[in-house]
Amino acid sequence: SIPAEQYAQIFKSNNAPIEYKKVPVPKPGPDEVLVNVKYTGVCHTDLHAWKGDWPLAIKPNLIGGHEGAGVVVAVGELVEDVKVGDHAGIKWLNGSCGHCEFCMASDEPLCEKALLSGYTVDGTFQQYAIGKAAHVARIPKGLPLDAVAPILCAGVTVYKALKESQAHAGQTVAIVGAGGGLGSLAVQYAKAMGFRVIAVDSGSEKQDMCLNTLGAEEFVDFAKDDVVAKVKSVTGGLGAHAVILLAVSEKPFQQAAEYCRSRGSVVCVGLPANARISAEVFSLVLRMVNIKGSYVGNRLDTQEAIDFFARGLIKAPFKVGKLSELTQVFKLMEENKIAGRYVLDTSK
Ligand code: 8ID
Ligand code: ZN
Repeated sequence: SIPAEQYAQIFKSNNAPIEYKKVPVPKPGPDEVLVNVKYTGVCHTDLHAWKGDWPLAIKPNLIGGHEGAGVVVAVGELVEDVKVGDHAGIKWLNGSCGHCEFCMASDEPLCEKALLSGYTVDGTFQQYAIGKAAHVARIPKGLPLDAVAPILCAGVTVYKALKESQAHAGQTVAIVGAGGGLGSLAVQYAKAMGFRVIAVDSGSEKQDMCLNTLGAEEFVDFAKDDVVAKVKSVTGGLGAHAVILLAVSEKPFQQAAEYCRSRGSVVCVGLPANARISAEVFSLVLRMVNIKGSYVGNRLDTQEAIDFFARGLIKAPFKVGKLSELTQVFKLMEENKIAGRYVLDTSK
């Protein structure tokens, strides 16, 4: 039975205190499902949303979160292919219009009417969350809901970015921000896709995780090393075939083209506040370097990313906390102290 009230983490507006309190359980509309979120990941996007880092307004009185894995407890009258009892995931793209040129081309993240979980609509920092049936991720039963939660944003996003890089098996990919939530999954997806990995981040805990747990071949410490020189030196002087930028800081965006190999790609994914990227035109042209953005993934990317996980190829470490501890997790994230991802148990 579905309770009338539940616990949520909610804030009035940017930077207002985040309150852990009881709110009504929402009711799904005709094309929506209600998911009893068991675990929710905490993405740096959630912190950007709270701080107001981006030129895109949030919903007032927002419940953040967009990596929610749980069990479907109610479905709207028009929903046919999702049933009560199914395991499902609420991801960043909560819904899209379905009929614009981007939706028609399966580029639904580019839909101008997209609904964003934990940003323009309430997300997964609550025990019961709403998703459009067309967009909730189908999670096979038997997969652990804590470990699969980060796949719903971080996993999909890095898998898509690696595809967008057009790197081939055997080539070398530099993952910048490799010790964070997206980064730790990126190292594993890159390995599973046949790439060789250079991890760029900082500190001994992240270094140890990248080299000994995740399987990167090299670690470059941005606080100690000359990143451009070191990436070049470990790639025979030519640079990495692709650079995946996941860091929450502008400097690595400004540097990446310098250690990207000729004909290679720099893929921008991280979204530091007010950041810009510039590169020397002469070098870009003569070396045919491609600089591009990559934004989450579509529904098929989502199912493929979950499939990699289901096949046992993705085992990034994560820490389990309580929903009631969200503010503390944000503080650790702000200080770049989290190696990997935090996942919150919504029952605590
Ligand atoms: O679709 C998208 N494009 C998308 C999807 C999901 C998330 C984009 N994002 C964005 C987030 O909004 C955020 O801006 O990706 C960024 C990374 O999210 P995250 O992985 O959830 O953040 P994190 O766990 O805090 O990891 C960030 C890592 O970057 C490192 C930090 O040490 C941390 O491990 N880092 C920093 I800050 N500066 C660095 C530098 N100069 C750096 N790593 C290398 N070089
Ligand atoms: Zn995210």
